[in-house]
Amino acid sequence: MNSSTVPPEPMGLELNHKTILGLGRYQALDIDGMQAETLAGLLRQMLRLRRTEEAILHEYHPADEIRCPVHFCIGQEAMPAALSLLVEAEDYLFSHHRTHGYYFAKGAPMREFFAEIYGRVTGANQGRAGSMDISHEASRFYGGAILSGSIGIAVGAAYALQHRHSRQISIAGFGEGATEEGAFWEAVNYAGLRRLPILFLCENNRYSVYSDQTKRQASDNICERVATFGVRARRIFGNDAALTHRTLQLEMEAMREGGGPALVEAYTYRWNSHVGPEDDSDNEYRTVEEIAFWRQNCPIRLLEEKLTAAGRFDSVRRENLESEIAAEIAENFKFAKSSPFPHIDDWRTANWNPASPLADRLLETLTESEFDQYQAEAKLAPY
Ligand SMILES: Cc1ncc(C[n+]2csc(CCOP(=O)(O)OP(=O)(O)O)c2C)c(N)n1
Ligand SMILES: [Mg+2]
Repeated sequence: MNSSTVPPEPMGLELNHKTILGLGRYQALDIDGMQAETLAGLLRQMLRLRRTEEAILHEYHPADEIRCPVHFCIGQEAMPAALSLLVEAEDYLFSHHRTHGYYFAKGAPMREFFAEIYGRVTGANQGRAGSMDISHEASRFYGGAILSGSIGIAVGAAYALQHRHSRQISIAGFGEGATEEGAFWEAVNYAGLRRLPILFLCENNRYSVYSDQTKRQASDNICERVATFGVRARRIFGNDAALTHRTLQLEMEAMREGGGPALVEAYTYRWNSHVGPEDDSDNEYRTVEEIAFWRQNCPIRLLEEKLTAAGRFDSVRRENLESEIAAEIAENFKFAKSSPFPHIDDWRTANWNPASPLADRLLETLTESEFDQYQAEAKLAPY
């Protein structure tokens, strides 16, 4: 396959925001040939993420103990679930502000997640980052609220991996709104030029806050534009967890063998407000029909129904799964709420990264003119 072509959509339908609504109840979910372990894993990961989000949503108000802004990803569980089964511990994963799915996809601990959003010292970032900027270094997971900012960092990580001749890959997860930032196109250009091992995951949920993509961009064709940079690009119906898994598997395996960068654009939908547990639909930026379409195509329901019809899932397994997840969530809530808040004496130290003492020392001693001199004399490795 030529790296600059967009392969046909798996359903043979040209997917875009208009055609997708004509699908009605999605019928194309195909589990043939997929391992039982993969299918069970997809369902488990999606349900765990959904229940975790619902629990936070209910706890947010009126308790008001979670003080950071929270961007829920209810409705968008298929991509992180598929990713969680394919990503390796040594891969890097960089996420935008809607972090939760990606945090769990990388296998980062629920305990430190809850403690972080409650602002406690036992959190992944000692309670200082909250939901939008949560990172878990040991899991090689990094979140970031600056739209498209983490994509550039993901490209840097991919560059380092390429230099080390590693089979590991760098992954950047973001929404279609991030593709309106210049930094995104710089990242795509450099990734295509250097054939970096980076997977761009664009969860296209149509909206950037309240603004419709079709009113922000001349065309609903991110894949075509990205492909012109020499980055393989493929769009899928993102609520089909089986298809998402097959697509990511294909791309990630190719990338580990030196196949170069790729983008997967998954059409999906957030059920809640852009941010917070409130319902932001009172300004009518989304139609009732559109919301109904996506709710009837809930990624969990689509997979569960298929598995049940195939005799591979039943109500007993469902109940077991539900109670196991509920117990895990309850235990972690308890841990978070009973943890202490951080005690911060000095904001300078609090914001200083102790992981880079050499860089900090050099920065403290370096003057601007020395830096210019260094730049002028630097012998950069040839490409
Ligand atoms: C550089 C920058 N500009 C603006 C914002 C404010 N902002 C936060 S989220 C968001 C919308 C992002 O939409 P999208 O990328 O589609 O992701 P989604 O929220 O839909 O998941 C905006 C504009 C920001 N965080 N950073
Ligand atoms: Mg969006």
